[in-house]
Amino acid sequence: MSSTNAPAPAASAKPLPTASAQDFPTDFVWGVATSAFQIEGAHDADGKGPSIWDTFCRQPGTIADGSNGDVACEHYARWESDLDLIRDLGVDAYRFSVSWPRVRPTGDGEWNEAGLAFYERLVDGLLARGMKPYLTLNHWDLPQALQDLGGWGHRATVDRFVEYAIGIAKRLGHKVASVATHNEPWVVAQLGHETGIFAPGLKDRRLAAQVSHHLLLSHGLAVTAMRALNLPASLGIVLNMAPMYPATDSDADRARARLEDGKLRRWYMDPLFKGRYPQDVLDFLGDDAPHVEPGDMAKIQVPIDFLGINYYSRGMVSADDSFDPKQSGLELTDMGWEVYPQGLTDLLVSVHRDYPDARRLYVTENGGAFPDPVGADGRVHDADRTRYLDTHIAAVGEAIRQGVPMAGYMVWSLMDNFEWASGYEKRFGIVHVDYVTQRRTPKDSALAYRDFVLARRATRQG
Ligand code: IFM
Repeated sequence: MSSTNAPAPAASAKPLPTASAQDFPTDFVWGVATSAFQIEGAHDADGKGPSIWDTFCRQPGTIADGSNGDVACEHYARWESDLDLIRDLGVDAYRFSVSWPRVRPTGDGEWNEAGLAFYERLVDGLLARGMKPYLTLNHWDLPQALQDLGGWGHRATVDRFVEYAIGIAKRLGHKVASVATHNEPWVVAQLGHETGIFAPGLKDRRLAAQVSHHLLLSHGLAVTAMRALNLPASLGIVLNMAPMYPATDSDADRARARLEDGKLRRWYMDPLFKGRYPQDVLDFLGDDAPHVEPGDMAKIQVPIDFLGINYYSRGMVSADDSFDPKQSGLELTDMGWEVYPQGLTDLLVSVHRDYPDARRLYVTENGGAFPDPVGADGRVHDADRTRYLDTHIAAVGEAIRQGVPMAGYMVWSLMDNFEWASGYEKRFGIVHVDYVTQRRTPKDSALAYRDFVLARRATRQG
């Protein structure tokens, strides 16, 4: 373990009490997750090009605390001690993303060997520590140079992404356990191009729909191209989902909940597993529906090895938008999201019911932002986050009992980091980061998760 930023001594913590009673398959993968832009910093080091998030953060008013990803958690420099930290959590896997502009600065043309070498060191470092690397290609940080040419709204970006996928797969695909094409394409399309609260900050519903189609198409083409390389890595995609419940039993609320489910989940899942867009959402989009070229849908519907699901909270839907989470009586996280573990079971069960071809499911992100400070004893007693993880892992166990083919669970996030438009104000980490000293301090939730994972491993070996 490194000297200056070593995690606090591994104090004992109660393992997650509810979850530990659950029955997980012996090969179930326990992990922690991060993404490049949120932790790496080193925004212009060693030949890295700017991403759309570097640009977006520099526009006044886009980020709550006026911050950016220039320094973040300095993971680009501290990757070795961070890997020690992950190893000491006892997890099987680390889910991370590659920064596209770090490895191919303009998204086209020359590759950046220094960037590629960084990820190769990271992957080798994980393997040397006995952990499986779970790589994501696109966790939102598109090279700015591609945005200047039209970004995800421009069909040529699909070809650039396929080149990027092939380049990374050739370099790392024989070492990593899995490659996910995109993380949460809904966020890129919706928040980046319709509401404009995320990079690139555009507000155009028609463009957003086209972006979603290009993301899906690039996924399918990248999987096909990577599959042709005959690599051992499993290939898939990661989607954000929330079960949508009608706020009342009224027809109007039920219809609206169905539509919201269509916009968030079926819009992505139907093309991936059924080769078509859902008709109700196409009707809703009307003239803003994407332009789809002949053959596109078949290219999207290629078999994948796994589906990653990111879950944080439920959706409660009323036709008049009157539902207020603050009045639900449920605990809220620092993001204002309801804590609702039952929603995770409901979601996983319904995905398995509606898409039986999704045969290997992971919860690739789950966690909560809570404002727990470092206490006088130098520790972070985040009972709220510990309880959140416990109850949500138990919810995954319940889904398994109901027959859902779950393969793994990853906590979001390994450490506090740049939470996009919220800047550094929201802390999702199970490891606390002091942004002045960059000291990492495992919170009580990290210790509980570690003890839980180690207990599972002992059962596995016993
Ligand atoms: O921090 C994000 C992550 O990048 C993608 N999924 C949701 C997380 C919490 O908002």
